Amino acid sequence: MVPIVGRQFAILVLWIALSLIVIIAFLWVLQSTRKPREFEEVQESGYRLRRGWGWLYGTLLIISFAATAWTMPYAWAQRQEAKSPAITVEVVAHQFSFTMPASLPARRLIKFVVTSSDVNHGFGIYSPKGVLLAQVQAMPDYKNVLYFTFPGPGTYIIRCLEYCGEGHSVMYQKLTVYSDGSPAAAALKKEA
Ligand SMILES: [Cu+2]
Repeated sequence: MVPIVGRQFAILVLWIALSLIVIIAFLWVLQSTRKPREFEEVQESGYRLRRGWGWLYGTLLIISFAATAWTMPYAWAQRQEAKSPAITVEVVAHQFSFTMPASLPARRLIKFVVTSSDVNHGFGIYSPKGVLLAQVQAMPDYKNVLYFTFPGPGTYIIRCLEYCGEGHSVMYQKLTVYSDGSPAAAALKKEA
């Protein structure tokens, strides 16, 4: 398997390549529309092109849906919860902090119930190495559920992923994840 940092680099390269293609396409359009042409001249080929794109994107959409629909995590989460009940953790996002426990156990299924007390926020879980592992929206008057299992102990970071005001860039906090056998984990199990 490709290491996560290597994968992120590959995504960056892909993103730059796609951006270059878009920039070249825009420059080409800019260049090719310098001389005006009558509508009737381009009407037929334009409609043909549009039909072609329509079929292409429609087909790609159906193929990608069919190929990825089974990876939807809902059934997975239900099976996990049936095996061992998840620890429910309430998270409330505010301008500009999160109200949530300061520590949680590793290798236990956790059900984050996420909401907001003011505006829309994001709730992003970052690994100790700074890699985004999971995220969900934090919305006022609405509860979003995120199932997540911390792979191991360490200091994880919770970050807001949606611009929410002037303090957004400092809206992050540490989350201590301990191995499941520690006394704190036992106390949390009793509460759950
Ligand atoms: Cu924010």
